[in-house]
Amino acid sequence: MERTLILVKPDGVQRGLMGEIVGRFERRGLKLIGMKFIQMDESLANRHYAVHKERPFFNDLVSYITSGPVLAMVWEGNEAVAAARSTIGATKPVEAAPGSIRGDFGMEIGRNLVHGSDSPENGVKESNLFFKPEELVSWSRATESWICE
Ligand code: DAT
Ligand code: MG
Repeated sequence: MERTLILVKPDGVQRGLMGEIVGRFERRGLKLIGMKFIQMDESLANRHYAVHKERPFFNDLVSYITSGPVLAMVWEGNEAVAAARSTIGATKPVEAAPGSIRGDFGMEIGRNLVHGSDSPENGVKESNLFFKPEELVSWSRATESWICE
């Protein structure tokens, strides 16, 4: 079972798209196991985006993600990482498929609405960066057998 950290970034929050975005993961069949509404500080943003530290856009990335509150979530499922990334769409919203979150709501790479982990390993690492073990909920979903064989 994989986990993926999903963030509704500050533009998604400010534009009133939290419900829309949560609904898409929920309808897809992913299972929510953690959720919190937080203001990221610079230290958390630096750790979250550590792999991009040497990129020219790093400072903009940190300012953007700390510019307002984010909705942080952990979603679980078989191949949760790939499923979430296809629901999110390509990094550049103009190249993202219609029907994906970025393809339906985004125009620019610097305002691409959502973060999703890029590998199962990072799904676990990033979930642990944002959530303590006791903040994640283990629960059985009544509809499970209608979503997974
Ligand atoms: P993703 O968010 O699709 O996983 P990523 O991990 O490659 O994309 O990059 C993280 C974020 O950094 C991305 O959501 C937007 C920003 N970014 C990536 N490439 C960029 C670029 N060439 N110019 C400006 N911002 C960029
Ligand atoms: Mg990424």
